[in-house]
Amino acid sequence: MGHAGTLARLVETSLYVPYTRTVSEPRNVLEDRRVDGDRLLARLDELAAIGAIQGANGEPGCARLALSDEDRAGRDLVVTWMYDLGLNVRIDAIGNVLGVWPAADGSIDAPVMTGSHIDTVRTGGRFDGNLGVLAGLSVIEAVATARMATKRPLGVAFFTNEEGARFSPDMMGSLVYVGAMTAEEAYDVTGIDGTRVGDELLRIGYRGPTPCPGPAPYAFVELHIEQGPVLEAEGVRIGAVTGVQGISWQELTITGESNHAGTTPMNLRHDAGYGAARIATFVRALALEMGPPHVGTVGMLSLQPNLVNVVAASAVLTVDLRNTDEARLVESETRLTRFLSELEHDEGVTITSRKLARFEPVAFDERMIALVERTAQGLGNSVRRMPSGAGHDAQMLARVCPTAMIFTQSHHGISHNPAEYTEPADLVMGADILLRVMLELSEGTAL
Ligand code: HGY
Ligand code: MN
Ligand code: MN
Repeated sequence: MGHAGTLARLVETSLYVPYTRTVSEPRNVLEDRRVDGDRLLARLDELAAIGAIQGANGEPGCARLALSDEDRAGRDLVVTWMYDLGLNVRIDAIGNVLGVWPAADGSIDAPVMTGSHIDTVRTGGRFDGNLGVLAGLSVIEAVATARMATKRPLGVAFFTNEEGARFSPDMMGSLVYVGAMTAEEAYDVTGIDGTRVGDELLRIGYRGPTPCPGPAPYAFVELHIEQGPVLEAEGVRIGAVTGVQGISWQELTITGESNHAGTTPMNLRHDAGYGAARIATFVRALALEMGPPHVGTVGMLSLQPNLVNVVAASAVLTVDLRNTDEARLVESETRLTRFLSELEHDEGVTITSRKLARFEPVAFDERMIALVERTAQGLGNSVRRMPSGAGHDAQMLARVCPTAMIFTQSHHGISHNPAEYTEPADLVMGADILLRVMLELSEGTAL
């Protein structure tokens, strides 16, 4: 059990006394208002070494599926950094971890909060989620090192299972944090490997004592790589994110009839493999017909018995549909459902659907977007407003407090791939913008 696993046990037995830090000779200004960029980059490398994988061309990536041993090791490392910084660390019932730098008056309530996630997909990069968490740590470290006494507490969190790749839905931890799912409901979710969230959370020592839902922050701002091609293609350095598009995930099970691949005439087949292929091509054709920003993906597909000379008896596949417009997203779901019933009739198969995730599009707070925009410009960056194609914890926090996001460029727009890359200078610039946005929220009158 790692350090933090012990920490979680201490907290659970309430032997853990929250570390309240008084600031000696407090100052109310942070002269250089920059993070320690070298330390941020070093921590990104150190965290990336946990669950390290290599891409097709040797690119360094990360595989830290939620609640895996690698996730626990990553958690232990980040919690240790939080603890070393003297933050007040809380681990909640779904394993979200929040470290708070108390305000000048010692309070830790309603912090200006930042954060993201440290779980990754199986073919993850080094920056998705990790940047937001470690940049948040570097922001608080800059404040602590300067012995700055802030009017409001500053918090940095990592949320459990943002990716949803092992356990659906995605953004599970932040969904529970804002009270849109209970921890008990989350515990009963079974993953793609047959394990149960509640059991895995206990196994890694992160089923913490702090109850969910968590307290609403004063405001929430998340730094994240864009994971898309827009900023780089337009030569714009920073994205002021206006919101997150809607997400619809479902798992389809097609039941046909296994048969001999050589003797069964084509008109007598009930081929689940053919059905899966038809669905994948329908999802693509529908996305092309509907046009951007609509996207559709069949990311998981398994056939049974999966043998060269057997017509597939069954197929299990996932469909991921996304759109910034709720009505268009509903339209795509309706058209898919209609197609599935036609396919059942034509191929003589049965198709069942299980909802994995469904989130409507989210719009961020205009005041927060404007704050990100002018702060980034104030540091000499080109900025553009844009929606997020990917889901983020910020879309859940937006339900309980003023929220926005900061995007940095992704090279060639690649993500969920070890080839994911962002220039070090952009990573540090993103953290510097985050620092100033958080200080403005804490000390200023932005809201
Ligand atoms: O699926 C997503 O958009 C996110 O990476 N969880
Ligand atoms: Mn992410
Ligand atoms: Mn991701």
